Amino acid sequence: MRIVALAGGIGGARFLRGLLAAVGPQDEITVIGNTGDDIHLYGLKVCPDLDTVMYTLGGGINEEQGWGRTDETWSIKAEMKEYGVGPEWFGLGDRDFATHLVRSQMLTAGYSLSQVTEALCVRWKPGVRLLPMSDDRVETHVRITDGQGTRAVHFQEYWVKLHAAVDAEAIIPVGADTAKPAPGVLEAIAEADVILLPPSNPVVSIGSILAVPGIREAVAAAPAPVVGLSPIIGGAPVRGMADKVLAAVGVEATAEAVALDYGSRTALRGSSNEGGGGRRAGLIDGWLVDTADAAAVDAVEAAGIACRAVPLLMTDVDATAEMARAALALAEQVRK
Ligand code: FO1
Repeated sequence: MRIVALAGGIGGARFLRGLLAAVGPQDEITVIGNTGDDIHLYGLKVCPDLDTVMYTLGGGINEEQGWGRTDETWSIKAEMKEYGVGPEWFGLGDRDFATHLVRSQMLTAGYSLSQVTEALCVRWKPGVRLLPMSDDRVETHVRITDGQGTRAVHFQEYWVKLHAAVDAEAIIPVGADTAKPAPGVLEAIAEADVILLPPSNPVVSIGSILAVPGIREAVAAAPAPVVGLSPIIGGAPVRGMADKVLAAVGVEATAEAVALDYGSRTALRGSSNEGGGGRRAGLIDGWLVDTADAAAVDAVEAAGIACRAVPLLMTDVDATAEMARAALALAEQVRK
């Protein structure tokens, strides 16, 4: 079976680890990774979500943090501080730095981000084909108003430095409008047997991937069933601060509202599926909510999305594999 998953960072990576445990060796998984979180620091290109997927599946992740390398040391950061060079709020460890050095060196030599990602994966062997959503630069910015007035800050500044403590007024995927899907992305979606939307942030992770022209349309038109897993349990994000960015796009932080925002493909079938209106163009056939949100099942189904309530806490690999099996089972149920 050919499985395509659109993935952000920590939540996406942990889900993929469960998915890999749930499938067999004959199954092929292609991951389309978010690069909207990418940031350029010290002349280096840092791709947090691609790296989080790569390290998590390759056994090199710092499990407690969910990002960065295991057994990390921080000499470079300390040396940069001595030079008064920041940002201090973003932690790049020594081992992690090596990844950004190799990536940046290869990009400077003329390789594309997809080629570089493939090369980095030769070391990490993540067990999936990891594709960046685009080889073009896309950077998610967040519009905020604080003591310094109204301004747009880089997503990492909003997330890591400001801890999403200020309301997000708008999410702007800078560069997305002219970005092209990376080689292989549209083909993988068109040829998939199943498409999964892991419990990643629907706005800044999955949303940034879908903002690359052609990707949303390809998912909406794919012959394969599309099944998503709610990143919201009991009205709050499982981790992170997804509620803050959901508010910026006018979506309530509930499992039901996120499903309706992705929208039903079935309900729109027969219509053009482009006239669904921006973020509401139909994308999913099936949706998993946590058992705590079982009361949302009827409303999601009424919107034309098959919905099941199953445990969605990724407490360990076995529990996560069970979630992946439930998503694949729902995909079979909704397969046309
Ligand atoms: N998250 C933090 O909360 N603090 C950090 O200092 C930090 C550094 C960092 C460095 C490399 C990397 O790959 C990820 C890093 N993250 C850090 C995680 C990252 O900010 C976000 O969780 C993702 O971009 C959201 O998916």
